[in-house]
Amino acid sequence: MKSIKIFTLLVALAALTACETQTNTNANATNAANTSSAPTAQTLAEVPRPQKISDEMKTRGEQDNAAPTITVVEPKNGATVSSSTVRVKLSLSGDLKGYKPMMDMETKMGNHIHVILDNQPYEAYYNLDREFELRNVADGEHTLRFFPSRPWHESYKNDGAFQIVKFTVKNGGADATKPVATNANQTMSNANASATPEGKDMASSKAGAVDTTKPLLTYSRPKGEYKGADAEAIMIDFWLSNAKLQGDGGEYRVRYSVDGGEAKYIDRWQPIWLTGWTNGKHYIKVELVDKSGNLIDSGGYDPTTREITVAK
Ligand SMILES: [Cu+2]
Repeated sequence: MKSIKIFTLLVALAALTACETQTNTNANATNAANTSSAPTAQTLAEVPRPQKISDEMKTRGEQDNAAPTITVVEPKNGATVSSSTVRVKLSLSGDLKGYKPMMDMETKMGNHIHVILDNQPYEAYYNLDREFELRNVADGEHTLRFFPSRPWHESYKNDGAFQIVKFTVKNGGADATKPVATNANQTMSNANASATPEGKDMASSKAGAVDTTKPLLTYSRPKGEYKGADAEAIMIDFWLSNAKLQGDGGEYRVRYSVDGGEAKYIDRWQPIWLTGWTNGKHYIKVELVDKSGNLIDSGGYDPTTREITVAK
């Protein structure tokens, strides 16, 4: 009888201990989730260009073999702007093969120009018949980078596609306390050219000490939020100036990592697609390095790390 009682007590104690352990584990997991946005483990794999995009390329005809070149009409390189609203005007020429930036109002997609202030995430500029404006740009020196892009955000990589200008905002009166604007503030273009420019409120930032004659990696994608089917294969894409990668006969490499994980290399200048993403926030770091893996100093713009959100 006594041994049964002791046995019962032992079982109860064991259950209690197990229960406590369980509770502790849960508590730790909850704490980890609360104090760190580190996503759960994921295994990413490089995959070929998604079929959906290959199909879209076929319907676009010759456009993807185009060689669009951008001319920056405003702001002029070296200009001083005495307003926190910086107006951008571009013209597009070159061998266009039907390439024209324009948003399809049904799908809200279309060819567009990536516009990058300093090293902020790019903004999309759809209708070149209207000006584009960057609002609330802080006083100081800035750079703007531009290159044409496809509806799925893959950049054109021909000579002359990329342009960079330096300019200075003086007494612009930007409100430094103003928070970063959301996408809701972005004025979308429509098919009709009008006096209303496309535009976006900008976060406060400064130019890097960029030497435009030196190797420069410009981060482009991924960016923002990836939902549903768009989150299956996520593209890494960038623009390279004054640098050739090893696989293209040059001396540089592009190194990237996701969520602080293992460093991987891209040795040819083309986009890659990765699958295996888990839901949540992820951090993508992309940088230009030499043969020995040393970071190329691109005036403070490399490495670039961007946060994205995946919601499958
Ligand atoms: Cu884009």
